[in-house]
Amino acid sequence: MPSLRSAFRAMATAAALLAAAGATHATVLTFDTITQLGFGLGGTYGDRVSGAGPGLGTAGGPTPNIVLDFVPTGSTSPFSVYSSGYSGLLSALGHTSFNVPGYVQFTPDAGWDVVLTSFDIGGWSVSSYPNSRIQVVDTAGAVYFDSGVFTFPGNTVRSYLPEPIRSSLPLRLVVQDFGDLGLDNVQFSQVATIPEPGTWAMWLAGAAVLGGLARRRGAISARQGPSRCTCRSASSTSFVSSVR
Ligand SMILES: [Ca+2]
Repeated sequence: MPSLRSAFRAMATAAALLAAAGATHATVLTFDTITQLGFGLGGTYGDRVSGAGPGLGTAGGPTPNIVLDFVPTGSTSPFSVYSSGYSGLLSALGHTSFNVPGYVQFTPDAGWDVVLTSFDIGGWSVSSYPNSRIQVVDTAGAVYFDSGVFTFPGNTVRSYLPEPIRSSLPLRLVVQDFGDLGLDNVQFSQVATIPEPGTWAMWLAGAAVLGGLARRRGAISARQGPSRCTCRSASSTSFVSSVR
């Protein structure tokens, strides 16, 4: 039977693992020094970020279990980064053509969730764009955020999202009109996937076993009582007496 101490140690380890599962990290895409992305350009920008680097901030820690893809779906040309022009954003991801649908995909490794926290969108120059739409979806088709079709006001930068979006499946930040709009300051993080209900059941079962161990030990102590050492002493004395 496991000792009470080892059982407690196992419980403490389980609690520490569960606490670690809630720890977060954060990476910010600033696109500084990046020129083009998509169709193989830009290499591994944003992939498995282990520390701050060109175009990347990691104020909240790295994201080594997230891989990014930059996909212009409405053009055969890649995304381009513009140092200015998107209403005050510096180095924002846009396109050489207007009205180009596309997305940035965030794919977490197995055992991890991606959390998309925030991003900025700016309009090109002072024009307003009546066909704008910004969405966050997963690859199974679930829609987590949808601005609906709206007119993006001229000379404006807007910050999204109203609340962080977390997913085990790859998330896509979709903009229907890259070129008209530029994307910047994309902040995302990774969090260990929440343990399945079966894991919690095992943890609770462990707690129940501990409780049983504690009760059993208490009952044994009560039966033996405080005179245990006295008994041994008495029997030892009687043995010596009989030999004599
Ligand atoms: Ca930037």
